[in-house]
Amino acid sequence: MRTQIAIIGAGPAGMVLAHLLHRAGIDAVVVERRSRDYVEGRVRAGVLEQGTVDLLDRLGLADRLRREGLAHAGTNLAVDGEVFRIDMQALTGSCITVYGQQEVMRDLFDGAEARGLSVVFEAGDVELHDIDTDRPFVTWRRDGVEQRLDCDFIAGCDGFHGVSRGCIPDGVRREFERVYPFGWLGVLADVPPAAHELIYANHERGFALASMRSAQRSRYYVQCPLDDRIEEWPDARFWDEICLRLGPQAAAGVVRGPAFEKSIAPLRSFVSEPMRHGRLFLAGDAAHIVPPTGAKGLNLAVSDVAMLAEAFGEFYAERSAAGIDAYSARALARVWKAERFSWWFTGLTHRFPETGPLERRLQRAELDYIRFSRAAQTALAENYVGLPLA
Ligand code: RFL
Ligand code: PHB
Repeated sequence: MRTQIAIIGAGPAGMVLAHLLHRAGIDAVVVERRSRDYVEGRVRAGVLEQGTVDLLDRLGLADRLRREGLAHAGTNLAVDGEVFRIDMQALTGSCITVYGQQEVMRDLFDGAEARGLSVVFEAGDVELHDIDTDRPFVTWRRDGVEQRLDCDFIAGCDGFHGVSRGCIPDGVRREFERVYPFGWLGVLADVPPAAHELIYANHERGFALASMRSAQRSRYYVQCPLDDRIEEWPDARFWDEICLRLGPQAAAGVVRGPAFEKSIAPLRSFVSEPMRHGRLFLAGDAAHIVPPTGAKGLNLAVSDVAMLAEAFGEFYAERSAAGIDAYSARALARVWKAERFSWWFTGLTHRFPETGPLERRLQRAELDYIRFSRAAQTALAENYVGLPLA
Protein backbone atom coordinates (compact mmCIF):
# COMPACT_ATOMS: atom_id res chain seq x y z
CA MET A 1 0.00 0.00 0.00
CA ARG A 2 1.20 3.54 -0.71
CA THR A 3 0.07 6.99 0.41
CA GLN A 4 1.49 10.49 0.76
CA ILE A 5 1.04 10.91 4.54
CA ALA A 6 0.82 8.02 7.02
CA ILE A 7 -0.94 9.22 10.17
CA ILE A 8 -0.38 7.20 13.35
CA GLY A 9 -3.32 7.52 15.76
CA ALA A 10 -7.00 8.41 15.20
CA GLY A 11 -7.43 10.78 18.17
CA PRO A 12 -8.31 14.45 17.64
CA ALA A 13 -4.85 15.26 16.16
CA GLY A 14 -4.83 12.37 13.67
CA MET A 15 -8.44 12.73 12.53
CA VAL A 16 -8.39 16.53 12.15
CA LEU A 17 -5.16 16.18 10.15
CA ALA A 18 -6.77 13.52 7.95
CA HIS A 19 -9.67 15.88 7.18
CA LEU A 20 -7.38 18.86 6.52
CA LEU A 21 -5.24 16.81 4.11
CA HIS A 22 -8.31 15.42 2.36
CA ARG A 23 -9.55 18.96 1.77
CA ALA A 24 -6.13 19.90 0.35
CA GLY A 25 -6.23 16.92 -2.03
CA ILE A 26 -3.39 15.13 -0.22
CA ASP A 27 -3.66 11.38 0.20
CA ALA A 28 -3.44 9.99 3.73
CA VAL A 29 -4.07 6.78 5.68
CA VAL A 30 -4.75 6.78 9.44
CA VAL A 31 -3.50 3.76 11.40
CA GLU A 32 -5.10 3.37 14.85
CA ARG A 33 -4.38 0.76 17.51
CA ARG A 34 -7.88 0.71 19.03
CA SER A 35 -11.45 0.39 17.72
CA ARG A 36 -13.60 3.36 16.78
CA ASP A 37 -15.89 2.68 19.76
CA TYR A 38 -12.95 2.76 22.15
CA VAL A 39 -11.56 6.06 20.85
CA GLU A 40 -15.01 7.64 20.78
CA GLY A 41 -15.84 6.39 24.28
CA ARG A 42 -12.97 8.09 26.11
CA VAL A 43 -14.29 10.83 28.39
CA ARG A 44 -11.81 13.68 28.19
CA ALA A 45 -11.86 17.29 27.10
CA GLY A 46 -14.86 19.55 27.26
CA VAL A 47 -13.76 23.04 26.25
CA LEU A 48 -13.07 24.15 22.68
CA GLU A 49 -11.30 27.38 21.81
CA GLN A 50 -12.83 29.66 19.20
CA GLY A 51 -10.02 28.72 16.78
CA THR A 52 -10.84 25.01 17.15
CA VAL A 53 -14.54 25.64 16.49
CA ASP A 54 -13.74 27.82 13.45
CA LEU A 55 -11.44 25.16 12.00
CA LEU A 56 -14.07 22.41 12.41
CA ASP A 57 -16.52 24.79 10.78
CA ARG A 58 -14.23 25.34 7.78
CA LEU A 59 -13.95 21.56 7.47
CA GLY A 60 -17.75 21.30 7.31
CA LEU A 61 -17.79 19.27 10.51
CA ALA A 62 -19.47 21.71 12.88
CA ASP A 63 -23.19 21.37 12.15
CA ARG A 64 -23.97 19.44 15.32
CA LEU A 65 -21.41 21.46 17.29
CA ARG A 66 -23.23 24.67 16.30
CA ARG A 67 -26.55 23.14 17.37
CA GLU A 68 -25.53 21.33 20.56
CA GLY A 69 -22.35 23.08 21.74
CA LEU A 70 -22.75 25.56 24.59
CA ALA A 71 -21.12 28.93 23.85
CA HIS A 72 -19.77 30.49 27.04
CA ALA A 73 -18.90 34.18 27.10
CA GLY A 74 -17.39 33.98 30.58
CA THR A 75 -15.99 31.72 33.26
CA ASN A 76 -16.02 31.85 37.08
CA LEU A 77 -13.36 31.63 39.73
CA ALA A 78 -14.22 30.76 43.33
CA VAL A 79 -11.86 31.56 46.18
CA ASP A 80 -12.79 30.05 49.51
CA GLY A 81 -16.38 30.06 48.35
CA GLU A 82 -16.52 33.58 46.94
CA VAL A 83 -17.34 33.50 43.24
CA PHE A 84 -16.42 36.09 40.62
CA ARG A 85 -16.85 36.07 36.88
CA ILE A 86 -14.42 36.82 34.08
CA ASP A 87 -16.18 38.16 31.02
CA MET A 88 -13.97 36.67 28.33
CA GLN A 89 -16.08 37.97 25.50
CA ALA A 90 -15.95 41.59 26.72
CA LEU A 91 -12.20 41.33 27.38
CA THR A 92 -11.11 39.50 24.21
CA GLY A 93 -14.03 39.42 21.78
CA SER A 94 -13.93 35.59 21.85
CA CYS A 95 -15.89 32.81 23.54
CA ILE A 96 -15.22 29.18 24.32
CA THR A 97 -17.59 26.34 23.43
CA VAL A 98 -18.42 23.45 25.71
CA TYR A 99 -18.67 20.32 23.54
CA GLY A 100 -17.25 17.00 24.72
CA GLN A 101 -14.30 15.30 23.06
CA GLN A 102 -16.55 12.27 22.56
CA GLU A 103 -18.86 14.40 20.40
CA VAL A 104 -15.90 15.87 18.49
CA MET A 105 -14.64 12.35 17.75
CA ARG A 106 -18.08 11.19 16.61
CA ASP A 107 -18.30 14.10 14.17
CA LEU A 108 -14.76 13.44 12.89
CA PHE A 109 -15.43 9.72 12.36
CA ASP A 110 -18.87 10.24 10.78
CA GLY A 111 -17.33 12.84 8.45
CA ALA A 112 -14.46 10.48 7.61
CA GLU A 113 -16.90 7.73 6.65
CA ALA A 114 -19.02 10.09 4.54
CA ARG A 115 -15.93 11.38 2.69
CA GLY A 116 -14.27 8.00 2.29
CA LEU A 117 -11.14 8.78 4.33
CA SER A 118 -8.91 5.73 4.96
CA VAL A 119 -8.80 4.79 8.62
CA VAL A 120 -7.43 1.42 9.72
CA PHE A 121 -8.66 0.50 13.23
CA GLU A 122 -7.30 -2.24 15.50
CA ALA A 123 -3.82 -2.17 13.99
CA GLY A 124 -1.44 -4.08 16.27
CA ASP A 125 2.35 -3.74 16.61
CA VAL A 126 2.55 -0.48 14.66
CA GLU A 127 6.18 0.29 13.73
CA LEU A 128 7.80 3.22 11.94
CA HIS A 129 10.73 2.54 9.59
CA ASP A 130 13.43 4.53 7.80
CA ILE A 131 12.26 7.95 9.02
CA ASP A 132 15.78 9.25 8.29
CA THR A 133 15.39 8.46 4.58
CA ASP A 134 13.04 9.85 1.93
CA ARG A 135 11.29 6.46 1.75
CA PRO A 136 9.78 5.93 5.19
CA PHE A 137 7.17 3.25 5.78
CA VAL A 138 4.87 1.95 8.49
CA THR A 139 4.05 -1.67 9.32
CA TRP A 140 1.37 -3.25 11.53
CA ARG A 141 -0.50 -6.50 12.05
CA ARG A 142 -4.21 -6.90 11.52
CA ASP A 143 -6.03 -10.21 11.90
CA GLY A 144 -2.65 -11.90 12.08
CA VAL A 145 -1.50 -10.46 8.74
CA GLU A 146 1.47 -8.08 8.44
CA GLN A 147 0.66 -4.87 6.53
CA ARG A 148 3.03 -2.29 5.03
CA LEU A 149 2.31 1.32 4.09
CA ASP A 150 4.91 3.27 2.09
CA CYS A 151 4.67 7.05 2.29
CA ASP A 152 6.39 10.42 1.85
CA PHE A 153 5.96 11.53 5.47
CA ILE A 154 4.72 10.13 8.78
CA ALA A 155 2.59 12.18 11.21
CA GLY A 156 2.98 10.83 14.75
CA CYS A 157 -0.42 11.63 16.29
CA ASP A 158 -0.45 8.65 18.66
CA GLY A 159 -0.72 10.41 22.00
CA PHE A 160 1.52 10.36 25.04
CA HIS A 161 1.85 6.55 25.13
CA GLY A 162 2.34 6.09 21.38
CA VAL A 163 5.36 4.72 19.51
CA SER A 164 6.25 7.73 17.34
CA ARG A 165 8.06 9.98 19.81
CA GLY A 166 10.45 7.17 20.79
CA CYS A 167 11.58 6.89 17.13
CA ILE A 168 13.42 10.20 17.51
CA PRO A 169 16.91 9.20 18.68
CA ASP A 170 17.92 9.91 22.29
CA GLY A 171 20.73 12.23 21.27
CA VAL A 172 18.32 14.38 19.27
CA ARG A 173 15.25 14.34 21.52
CA ARG A 174 15.06 16.57 24.57
CA GLU A 175 12.21 16.11 27.06
CA PHE A 176 10.97 18.56 29.68
CA GLU A 177 8.66 17.17 32.34
CA ARG A 178 6.89 17.89 35.58
CA VAL A 179 4.62 15.32 37.20
CA TYR A 180 2.26 16.97 39.69
CA PRO A 181 1.88 15.44 43.14
CA PHE A 182 -1.92 15.01 42.82
CA GLY A 183 -4.58 13.88 40.37
CA TRP A 184 -8.07 14.88 39.24
CA LEU A 185 -11.00 12.71 40.19
CA GLY A 186 -13.62 13.27 37.47
CA VAL A 187 -17.31 12.42 37.57
CA LEU A 188 -20.08 12.51 34.97
CA ALA A 189 -23.72 12.63 36.08
CA ASP A 190 -27.00 13.21 34.29
CA VAL A 191 -28.01 16.23 36.35
CA PRO A 192 -28.25 19.90 35.33
CA PRO A 193 -24.97 21.85 35.79
CA ALA A 194 -24.34 23.92 38.93
CA ALA A 195 -24.17 27.15 36.95
CA HIS A 196 -24.55 28.45 33.42
CA GLU A 197 -20.73 28.69 33.05
CA LEU A 198 -17.73 26.80 34.47
CA ILE A 199 -16.51 27.39 38.04
CA TYR A 200 -12.82 26.88 38.89
CA ALA A 201 -12.43 26.77 42.67
CA ASN A 202 -9.43 27.28 44.90
CA HIS A 203 -10.24 26.00 48.38
CA GLU A 204 -7.96 25.15 51.26
CA ARG A 205 -8.95 21.48 50.85
CA GLY A 206 -7.84 21.62 47.21
CA PHE A 207 -8.99 22.47 43.70
CA ALA A 208 -12.49 21.77 42.33
CA LEU A 209 -14.10 22.36 38.94
CA ALA A 210 -17.76 22.44 38.00
CA SER A 211 -18.15 21.82 34.27
CA MET A 212 -20.77 20.28 32.02
CA ARG A 213 -21.52 18.52 28.76
CA SER A 214 -25.07 19.77 28.20
CA ALA A 215 -28.02 21.30 30.04
CA GLN A 216 -28.70 17.82 31.47
CA ARG A 217 -25.20 16.45 31.97
CA SER A 218 -22.62 17.71 34.47
CA ARG A 219 -18.89 17.10 34.67
CA TYR A 220 -17.17 17.70 37.99
CA TYR A 221 -13.57 17.33 39.15
CA VAL A 222 -11.83 17.46 42.52
CA GLN A 223 -8.10 17.41 43.15
CA CYS A 224 -7.19 14.20 45.02
CA PRO A 225 -4.09 12.28 46.13
CA LEU A 226 -2.56 10.27 43.29
CA ASP A 227 -2.82 7.00 45.19
CA ASP A 228 -6.56 7.38 45.96
CA ARG A 229 -8.71 4.61 44.53
CA ILE A 230 -12.16 5.10 42.98
CA GLU A 231 -13.70 2.86 45.66
CA GLU A 232 -12.66 5.42 48.26
CA TRP A 233 -14.94 7.94 46.55
CA PRO A 234 -18.57 6.77 46.78
CA ASP A 235 -21.01 9.29 45.27
CA ALA A 236 -22.03 10.80 48.62
CA ARG A 237 -18.43 11.61 49.54
CA PHE A 238 -17.79 13.14 46.11
CA TRP A 239 -20.87 15.39 46.24
CA ASP A 240 -20.06 16.52 49.79
CA GLU A 241 -16.50 17.36 48.81
CA ILE A 242 -17.40 19.24 45.63
CA CYS A 243 -19.99 21.31 47.51
CA LEU A 244 -17.53 22.12 50.29
CA ARG A 245 -14.82 23.27 47.87
CA LEU A 246 -17.14 25.28 45.61
CA GLY A 247 -18.56 27.04 48.68
CA PRO A 248 -22.19 27.66 49.69
CA GLN A 249 -23.00 30.16 46.91
CA ALA A 250 -22.03 27.83 44.05
CA ALA A 251 -23.02 24.66 45.93
CA ALA A 252 -26.59 25.96 46.03
CA GLY A 253 -26.73 25.17 42.30
CA VAL A 254 -25.31 21.64 42.56
CA VAL A 255 -27.84 18.91 41.76
CA ARG A 256 -26.74 15.51 43.08
CA GLY A 257 -27.32 12.29 41.21
CA PRO A 258 -25.72 8.93 40.44
CA ALA A 259 -22.27 9.23 38.84
CA PHE A 260 -22.00 6.99 35.78
CA GLU A 261 -18.33 7.66 35.09
CA LYS A 262 -15.64 8.10 37.69
CA SER A 263 -11.92 8.10 37.06
CA ILE A 264 -8.67 9.54 38.41
CA ALA A 265 -6.25 11.20 35.98
CA PRO A 266 -2.67 12.22 36.78
CA LEU A 267 -1.49 15.75 35.92
CA ARG A 268 1.64 16.41 33.93
CA SER A 269 3.48 19.18 32.07
CA PHE A 270 5.61 17.66 29.30
CA VAL A 271 7.25 18.81 26.07
CA SER A 272 9.44 16.81 23.70
CA GLU A 273 11.65 18.81 21.34
CA PRO A 274 12.03 18.91 18.38
CA MET A 275 8.62 18.02 16.94
CA ARG A 276 10.18 16.85 13.68
CA HIS A 277 12.95 14.40 12.88
CA GLY A 278 13.67 13.44 9.28
CA ARG A 279 10.35 12.45 7.73
CA LEU A 280 8.53 12.09 11.08
CA PHE A 281 6.40 14.96 12.44
CA LEU A 282 4.86 14.80 15.92
CA ALA A 283 1.56 16.50 16.78
CA GLY A 284 -0.69 16.70 19.84
CA ASP A 285 -0.18 14.65 23.01
CA ALA A 286 2.57 12.64 21.25
CA ALA A 287 4.77 15.73 21.65
CA HIS A 288 3.35 17.50 24.70
CA ILE A 289 1.02 17.20 27.69
CA VAL A 290 -0.54 19.99 29.72
CA PRO A 291 -2.35 19.68 33.04
CA PRO A 292 -6.09 19.95 32.20
CA THR A 293 -6.62 23.12 34.26
CA GLY A 294 -6.28 25.42 31.25
CA ALA A 295 -8.41 23.14 28.98
CA LYS A 296 -5.70 23.28 26.33
CA GLY A 297 -4.80 19.66 25.36
CA LEU A 298 -7.27 19.02 22.56
CA ASN A 299 -6.99 22.59 21.32
CA LEU A 300 -3.20 22.30 21.06
CA ALA A 301 -3.55 19.03 19.15
CA VAL A 302 -5.77 20.89 16.67
CA SER A 303 -3.46 23.91 16.31
CA ASP A 304 -0.44 21.62 15.75
CA VAL A 305 -2.13 19.79 12.89
CA ALA A 306 -3.46 23.04 11.40
CA MET A 307 0.19 24.14 11.08
CA LEU A 308 1.31 20.72 9.87
CA ALA A 309 -1.37 20.51 7.18
CA GLU A 310 -0.38 23.97 5.98
CA ALA A 311 3.27 22.84 5.75
CA PHE A 312 2.38 19.66 3.81
CA GLY A 313 0.09 21.70 1.55
CA GLU A 314 2.95 24.05 0.74
CA PHE A 315 5.27 21.11 0.07
CA TYR A 316 2.97 19.47 -2.47
CA ALA A 317 1.57 22.61 -4.08
CA GLU A 318 4.79 24.62 -4.35
CA ARG A 319 7.47 21.94 -3.96
CA SER A 320 8.82 24.07 -1.12
CA ALA A 321 10.24 22.58 2.09
CA ALA A 322 10.12 25.96 3.89
CA GLY A 323 6.88 25.10 5.74
CA ILE A 324 7.90 21.64 6.88
CA ASP A 325 11.32 22.94 7.94
CA ALA A 326 9.68 25.66 10.05
CA TYR A 327 6.97 23.38 11.55
CA SER A 328 8.71 22.34 14.76
CA ALA A 329 9.76 25.84 15.82
CA ARG A 330 6.42 27.34 14.85
CA ALA A 331 4.38 24.72 16.72
CA LEU A 332 6.63 24.80 19.80
CA ALA A 333 6.30 28.58 20.12
CA ARG A 334 2.56 28.15 20.65
CA VAL A 335 2.91 24.94 22.68
CA TRP A 336 5.20 26.59 25.25
CA LYS A 337 2.76 29.45 25.77
CA ALA A 338 -0.06 26.99 26.46
CA GLU A 339 2.28 25.02 28.74
CA ARG A 340 3.08 28.19 30.65
CA PHE A 341 -0.60 29.14 31.02
CA SER A 342 -1.66 25.64 32.12
CA TRP A 343 1.21 25.42 34.63
CA TRP A 344 0.43 28.88 36.01
CA PHE A 345 -3.31 28.28 36.30
CA THR A 346 -2.65 24.93 38.00
CA GLY A 347 -0.28 26.60 40.48
CA LEU A 348 -2.81 29.30 41.22
CA THR A 349 -5.73 26.98 41.95
CA HIS A 350 -4.31 23.77 43.48
CA ARG A 351 -3.04 22.79 46.88
CA PHE A 352 0.55 21.53 46.71
CA PRO A 353 2.41 19.64 49.45
CA GLU A 354 4.49 22.80 49.93
CA THR A 355 1.41 25.05 50.13
CA GLY A 356 1.79 26.41 53.66
CA PRO A 357 0.05 29.46 55.15
CA LEU A 358 2.34 31.86 53.27
CA GLU A 359 1.80 30.22 49.86
CA ARG A 360 -1.94 30.15 50.41
CA ARG A 361 -2.01 33.87 51.27
CA LEU A 362 -0.03 34.48 48.06
CA GLN A 363 -2.52 32.46 45.98
CA ARG A 364 -5.38 34.40 47.50
CA ALA A 365 -3.62 37.71 46.88
CA GLU A 366 -3.09 36.83 43.22
CA LEU A 367 -6.71 35.74 42.79
CA ASP A 368 -7.83 38.95 44.48
CA TYR A 369 -5.60 40.92 42.11
CA ILE A 370 -7.22 39.16 39.14
CA ARG A 371 -10.64 39.92 40.55
CA PHE A 372 -10.03 43.66 40.59
CA SER A 373 -7.61 44.15 37.70
CA ARG A 374 -8.92 44.35 34.16
CA ALA A 375 -5.36 43.87 32.88
CA ALA A 376 -4.92 40.63 34.86
CA GLN A 377 -8.35 39.37 33.75
CA THR A 378 -7.50 40.16 30.14
CA ALA A 379 -4.24 38.19 30.36
CA LEU A 380 -6.11 35.19 31.76
CA ALA A 381 -8.98 35.45 29.27
CA GLU A 382 -6.67 35.90 26.25
CA ASN A 383 -4.88 32.65 27.07
CA TYR A 384 -8.06 30.78 28.02
CA VAL A 385 -9.93 31.54 24.79
CA GLY A 386 -6.78 30.61 22.84
CA LEU A 387 -3.81 32.48 21.42
CA PRO A 388 -3.66 33.07 17.66
CA LEU A 389 -1.93 30.53 15.42
CA ALA A 390 0.85 33.01 14.39
P1 RFL B 1 -4.99 11.09 21.87
O1 RFL B 1 -6.36 11.59 22.07
O2 RFL B 1 -4.33 10.41 23.00
O3 RFL B 1 -5.02 10.13 20.60
C1 RFL B 1 -3.94 9.33 20.23
C2 RFL B 1 -4.45 8.13 19.48
O4 RFL B 1 -3.34 7.30 19.08
C3 RFL B 1 -3.65 5.95 19.35
N1 RFL B 1 -2.40 5.21 19.55
C4 RFL B 1 -1.84 4.41 18.61
N2 RFL B 1 -2.24 4.13 17.35
C5 RFL B 1 -1.44 3.29 16.65
N3 RFL B 1 -0.30 2.74 17.14
C6 RFL B 1 0.12 3.01 18.40
N4 RFL B 1 1.22 2.47 18.88
C7 RFL B 1 -0.66 3.89 19.17
N5 RFL B 1 -0.55 4.37 20.43
C8 RFL B 1 -1.60 5.16 20.64
C9 RFL B 1 -4.52 5.99 20.60
O5 RFL B 1 -5.33 4.83 20.73
C10 RFL B 1 -5.35 7.24 20.34
O6 RFL B 1 -6.55 6.97 19.66
O7 RFL B 1 -3.99 12.27 21.41
P2 RFL B 1 -4.29 13.56 20.49
O8 RFL B 1 -4.97 13.19 19.23
O9 RFL B 1 -3.00 14.29 20.44
O10 RFL B 1 -5.35 14.42 21.32
C11 RFL B 1 -5.03 14.95 22.57
C12 RFL B 1 -6.29 15.09 23.45
O11 RFL B 1 -7.00 13.88 23.45
C13 RFL B 1 -5.92 15.51 24.88
O12 RFL B 1 -4.94 16.52 24.85
C14 RFL B 1 -7.15 16.06 25.66
O13 RFL B 1 -8.05 15.02 25.94
C15 RFL B 1 -6.69 16.71 26.96
N6 RFL B 1 -7.78 17.20 27.81
C16 RFL B 1 -8.41 18.40 27.54
N7 RFL B 1 -8.09 19.10 26.45
C17 RFL B 1 -8.75 20.26 26.15
O14 RFL B 1 -8.42 20.89 25.13
N8 RFL B 1 -9.78 20.75 26.92
C18 RFL B 1 -10.16 20.09 28.04
O15 RFL B 1 -11.12 20.54 28.67
C19 RFL B 1 -9.45 18.90 28.42
N9 RFL B 1 -9.80 18.21 29.50
C20 RFL B 1 -8.17 16.46 28.94
C21 RFL B 1 -9.19 17.02 29.78
C22 RFL B 1 -7.62 15.23 29.23
C23 RFL B 1 -8.02 14.55 30.35
N10 RFL B 1 -7.42 13.28 30.57
C24 RFL B 1 -8.11 12.15 31.04
C25 RFL B 1 -6.08 12.99 30.06
C26 RFL B 1 -9.60 16.35 30.90
C27 RFL B 1 -9.01 15.14 31.22
C28 RFL B 1 -9.46 14.49 32.50
C1 PHB C 1 -14.22 19.31 31.21
O1 PHB C 1 -15.39 19.71 31.09
O2 PHB C 1 -13.93 18.11 31.11
C2 PHB C 1 -13.14 20.28 31.49
C3 PHB C 1 -13.42 21.63 31.49
C4 PHB C 1 -12.41 22.55 31.76
C5 PHB C 1 -11.14 22.09 32.06
C6 PHB C 1 -10.86 20.74 32.05
C7 PHB C 1 -11.86 19.82 31.77
O3 PHB C 1 -10.17 22.99 32.35
